[in-house]
Amino acid sequence: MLDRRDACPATVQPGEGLPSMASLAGKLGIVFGVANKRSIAWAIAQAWHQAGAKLAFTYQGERLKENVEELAGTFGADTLILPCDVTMDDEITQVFARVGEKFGKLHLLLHSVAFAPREALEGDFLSTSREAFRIAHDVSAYSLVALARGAAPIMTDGGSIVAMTYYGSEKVVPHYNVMGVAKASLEASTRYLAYDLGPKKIRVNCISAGPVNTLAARGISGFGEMLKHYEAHAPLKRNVLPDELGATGAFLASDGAAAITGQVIYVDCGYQVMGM
Ligand code: NAD
Ligand code: 0WE
Repeated sequence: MLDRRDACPATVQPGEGLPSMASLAGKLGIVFGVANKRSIAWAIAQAWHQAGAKLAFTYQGERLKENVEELAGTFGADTLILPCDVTMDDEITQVFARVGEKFGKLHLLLHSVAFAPREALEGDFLSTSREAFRIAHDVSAYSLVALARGAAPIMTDGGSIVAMTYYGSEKVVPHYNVMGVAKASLEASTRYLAYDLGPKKIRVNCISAGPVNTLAARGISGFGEMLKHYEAHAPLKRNVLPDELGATGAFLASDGAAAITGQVIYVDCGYQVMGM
């Protein structure tokens, strides 16, 4: 007879997860885009860790080093934490060299990085400067190509690459401006990378998240109204929770998603299906 306690253990150890949760036991991953505890990257990293993955982290610059050390350090004192500005080819090369030395291989990569100069997210899209357009695309879209190329040689058992996107890539969201155009490029890059890396069993997918109150969202004027708009209009009548992005990230990383590649998965309480 199966005891109820066996079916539903009271303490969940890393790697065990919940009965419904896919296992990432034995998988090695790297996370780009943790700035603080509110970062979407941190929510997905926690889900990956809880599912049993061993993770390395990168941070953008000295300014964020301490934050990432404090968060990632909770996964063990030996957690690999490396600097990486994704616009710097030599830093990307260094990261994958160090990960190769420490892990020997890699299965998972999270891209949760975006930036456009503030002024480009304030006025109209028509005013976007050549430099703001270049920076937004370099940081937010090209970086996925560069990171995938760095990771592929050590993803020798196949792998799962997950990138974060937003609905402003396909419909006009006032003030999202050049970020919307960069996210369209990120999503198209995901499809072309899925084609190139498919033969190596490396999958590449995007999660399109509804608005979440993070550092990147804060300070964007009207963000509070945007959260209320989603609450009123999304089929589920609420906003997405960071844990729910974590759960989707864990699914896409898992063997349960083995036949899913090149896709954009909407984790937005259904907002994307609405026509009015
Ligand atoms: P966040 O500020 O916590 O994360 C953004 C990260 O990008 C930071 O860690 C920052 O250091 C990093 N970054 C920026 N420029 C970089 C560079 N040159 N090199 C390396 N790292 C750099 O905010 P977030 O909301 O968690 O954003 C993560 C991802 O989720 C982004 O791709 C964002 O577009 C996407 N997203 C956010 C929302 C939202 O509403 N917050 C919704 C959908 C998608
Ligand atoms: O991708 C994003 C935001 C990314 C972002 C945020 C900033 C703020 C600070 C990129 N670059 C910068 N540059 C800065 O100087 N989101 C999906 C969140 C977001 O941002 C918006 C949104 C939403 C949603 C901007 C305007 C309208 C809606």
